[in-house]
Amino acid sequence: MQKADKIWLDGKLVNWDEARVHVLTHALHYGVGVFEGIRAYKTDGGRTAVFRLREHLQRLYDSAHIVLMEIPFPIERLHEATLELIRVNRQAECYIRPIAFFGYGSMGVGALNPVQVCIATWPWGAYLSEEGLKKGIRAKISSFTRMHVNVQMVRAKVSGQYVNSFLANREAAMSGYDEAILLDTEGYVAEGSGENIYTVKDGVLYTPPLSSPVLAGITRDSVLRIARDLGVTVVEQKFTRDTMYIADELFMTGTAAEVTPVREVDNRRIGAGVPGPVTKKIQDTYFRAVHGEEPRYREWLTVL
Ligand code: PPE
Repeated sequence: MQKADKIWLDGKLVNWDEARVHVLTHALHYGVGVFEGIRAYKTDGGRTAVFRLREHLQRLYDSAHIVLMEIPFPIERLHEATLELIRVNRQAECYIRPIAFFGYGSMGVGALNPVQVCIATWPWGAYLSEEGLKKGIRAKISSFTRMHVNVQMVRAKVSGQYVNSFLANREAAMSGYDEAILLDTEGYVAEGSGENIYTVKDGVLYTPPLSSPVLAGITRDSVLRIARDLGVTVVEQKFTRDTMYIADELFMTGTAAEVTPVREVDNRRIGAGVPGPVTKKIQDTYFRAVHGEEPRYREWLTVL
């Protein structure tokens, strides 16, 4: 990865190579860390803007609350620190990764060690490839099931929960696909390893409801708002895997993945096998919004 100058660690800006933790850090062993993925984009006036920073930081604090972790800084402090870090690193566009985790102290699953907080930024291009963004990706239903709502905390973005995503993503990649789609414990479609998922049929947009074991994606929230504003009917309901096979369009969203069309699932072509009109319109509006080119969505941007 491309290094930046500084990383914000426990209240201080430290050099990239010096942002270290002890090998007996609790989170490394037991996975109790909460994190976010945020993007900053260059806007038309040349200034950099962070997309939905408040909502991402709120989700970070909500995730911490869910796992009984107290972040030792007020939310405003992390808000300022994020903006300061982007300025110091002189990055016009970057991906931002805040993480809070139980640090070093005692060992044992239930140890309540001091909480460490870090924010890093780095340039991150298209998550599922430039070509994927333009032409669509090939996905495969995973042999791994998405977590049950009482096995993991689905409203929280917790490090340890990404073992499930890692296994699904690696399995898909090793089988020659771009991304995995995970089903829930009942067999309904849940989400990708790091993305929410949508189908379009007869002009109506469908996505699993938040009662499914899916992350309450901030891109999901943005895309549903954009779709409604474009006059597209949005239905949040569970659907089966074969609903995807016969959909007109299919796409995935996430901060990293942005709006990525899916052109094939389980070796079945979706619609015409190219990104469809609803997907393209939503993708285009999303990219315009993050770059500050849509006045009605200006409120989503924190301009530096
Ligand atoms: N589901 C999962 C499981 C998920 O990890 C993400 C984000 C989403 C949905 C979409 O959420 P949102 O970004 O708020 O729209 N995945 C992050 C991590 C990716 C990574 O590889 O790291 C991201 O997109 O930043």
